[in-house]
Amino acid sequence: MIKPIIETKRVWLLLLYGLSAGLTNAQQASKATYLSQPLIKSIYTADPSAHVFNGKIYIYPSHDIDAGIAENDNGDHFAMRDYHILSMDKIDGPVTDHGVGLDIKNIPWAGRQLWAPDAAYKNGTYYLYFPVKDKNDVFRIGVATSKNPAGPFKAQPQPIPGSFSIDPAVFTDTDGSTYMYFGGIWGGQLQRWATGKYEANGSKTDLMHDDEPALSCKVVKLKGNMLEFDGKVKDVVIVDDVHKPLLTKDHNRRFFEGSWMHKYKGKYYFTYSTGDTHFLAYAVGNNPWGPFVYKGTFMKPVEGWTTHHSIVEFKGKWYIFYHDTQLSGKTHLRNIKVTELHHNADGSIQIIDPSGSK
Ligand code: FUB
Repeated sequence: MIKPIIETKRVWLLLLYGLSAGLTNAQQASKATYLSQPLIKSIYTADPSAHVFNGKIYIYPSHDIDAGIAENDNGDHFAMRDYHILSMDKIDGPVTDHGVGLDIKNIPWAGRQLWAPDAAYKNGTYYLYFPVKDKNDVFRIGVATSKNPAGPFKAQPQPIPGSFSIDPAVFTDTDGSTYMYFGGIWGGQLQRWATGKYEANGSKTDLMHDDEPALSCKVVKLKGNMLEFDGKVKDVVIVDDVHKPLLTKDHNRRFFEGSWMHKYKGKYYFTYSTGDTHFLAYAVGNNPWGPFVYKGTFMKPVEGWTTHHSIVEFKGKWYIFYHDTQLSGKTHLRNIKVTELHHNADGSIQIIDPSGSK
């Protein structure tokens, strides 16, 4: 993702609100209300990918730090250098920080910026998937392994062949097949791969063709070894209710970054962030490849620019893990949270307001 220096609509709305109410930033922050509280306060965390392993919840978040890098349109200020793995025996229970599970210095091919990871389990091994820029400043996706869900993880010597962009989300279907969803536009570089090879001087945002189909998230099957792609990377096509692909100009609905997949009552729920419009949205399909029919927003914007989530079932209830900037008030110093998520009888997802308003 990136945070544009002048992010028109939202910034102006916030400014107008602040001016009309006569409030300083600090006064506005103190008036904020929250649906949930940060899960951990000792470090900044974001992009929480939650999984249930051995009856416990393990969370694989980004570890936000202040690297002293000024905010820019490329997201350079998100300069994370390691991952801490967290666990909880129960929702609302204490959170254990298992310490550094993977450090950038132990990823031989990495350059900078360890962004949103995910994890999976197969045949006695845990796999940590992570996006990081290589030494040419191109995002690739790597994988690291461990016998323990809390790590430490050992990185493979090279990125996954054929991988690119950011935000891997790994989903194992009920038949045991595993898929990776990945990609993010703007700072996530997805638009630079539109021709199949990386265009270093490509667009900074999207493809700039407003009336054409939006760039798609990607999906690929993983081989049984969980270390390689099995076959071609395909587009995750999101269509509207008359089965037309969403367009580039449709910023309220099109995919931006931060995808996730969960299966509920035989349907495949593709969920994602709309980025510059700050929604979490969902689209439903009949198989892991799609197409997915856009159904709506299920979380209103959080405090902060980015919004990124995961959805997990634990002891018969569904939960969404997400982040905001409650602790710091700063875009790049985020904190993870959790709240319950409800599916309605018709399969729709109840909308969540992270400010707690009904
Ligand atoms: O944490 C860095 C980036 O911000 C993630 O990769 C995006 O999903 C956004 O949350």
